[in-house]
Amino acid sequence: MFENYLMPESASTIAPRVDALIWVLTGMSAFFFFAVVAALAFLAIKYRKGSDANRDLAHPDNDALEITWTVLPTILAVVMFVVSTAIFLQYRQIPEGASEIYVTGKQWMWKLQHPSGKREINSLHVPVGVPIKLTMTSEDVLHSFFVPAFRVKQDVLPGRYTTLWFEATKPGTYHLFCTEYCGTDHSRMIGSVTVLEQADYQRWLESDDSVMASNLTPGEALYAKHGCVTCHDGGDAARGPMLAGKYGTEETLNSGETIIIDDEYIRESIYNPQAKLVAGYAPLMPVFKNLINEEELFLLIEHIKSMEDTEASN
Ligand code: HEC
Ligand SMILES: [Cu+2]
Repeated sequence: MFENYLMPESASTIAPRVDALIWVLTGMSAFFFFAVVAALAFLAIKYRKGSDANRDLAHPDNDALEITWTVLPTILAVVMFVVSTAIFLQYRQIPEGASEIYVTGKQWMWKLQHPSGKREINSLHVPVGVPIKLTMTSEDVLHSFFVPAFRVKQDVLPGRYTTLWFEATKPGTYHLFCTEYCGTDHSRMIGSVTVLEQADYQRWLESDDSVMASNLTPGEALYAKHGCVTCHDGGDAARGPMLAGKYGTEETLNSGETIIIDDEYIRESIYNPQAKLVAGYAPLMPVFKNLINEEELFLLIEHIKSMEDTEASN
């Protein structure tokens, strides 16, 4: 089709809406551009030096004309704003229950991790027709995650999490680019997103996995290795709060404030535990800043999320 020559392939739920918006904006801009240029050319020729056009005509006020050229563009601008905002909100609002994938940008590669712990580099496999949420961070400088076929792009920042979501509509393999200049090999920081039918995705997830070899998930292994379990298992000797079943709930800090336990908060609790202390607890937790890297942090967060509140249920 005509559009395929001008636009990248379109393979996500939001792509057709983004394209429609671009076409309407481009069409409107082209219309006004040509209208203004045509008027300019016409008047320039008509009133060129030496032409015998009548120059002493004093135009009477024309209220109808002035109101039209004020009100019409105002309405157009408001319509553009409303339509773009609706699309932007859809783009930013991550659907409930989206399947979560963690992304780490690093000079010069993308590292991706599935909820099962399966990991990939510069290649992402996702099922078709399922909303996918990406939680992203960088180990060094600014990067930006861009999949043209999905019409989604988001900067990836060191020191915090940014998110992005999409739902692929067509199986296939699509480009993945870094679109924030990040150093010498920025142009090679590329990869692919492979969209699979759901059954194929399941098969892919279960295929060969060295990571799944042990009974422990990688997050569980780190949780044990760094001794988190000794302070956070809720036993009598535990010196920290019980973490099982706490994800997404509200926590009271010793400053009296409350905070929702989310990815960003857990990250801070591990890298800089003293920044926000849980009410009733001493600042005993060691700083893990230099011991746990961003990728391992994702594994720990995934593990904390997956821990069921077994105490409460019996
Ligand atoms: C020496 C004991 C100790 C160890 C080891 C420890 N923590 Fe903590 N942790 C604490 C204490 C005490 C608090 C509460 C005070 C605070 O907020 O720093 C806490 C708070 C937290 C919180 C915030 C909990 C909440 O309810 O708001 C998280 C998340 C956390 N720790 C994760 C971890 C992880 C992950 C590890 C392992 C990498 C770990 N901790 C290792 C003692 C420990
Ligand atoms: Cu980059």
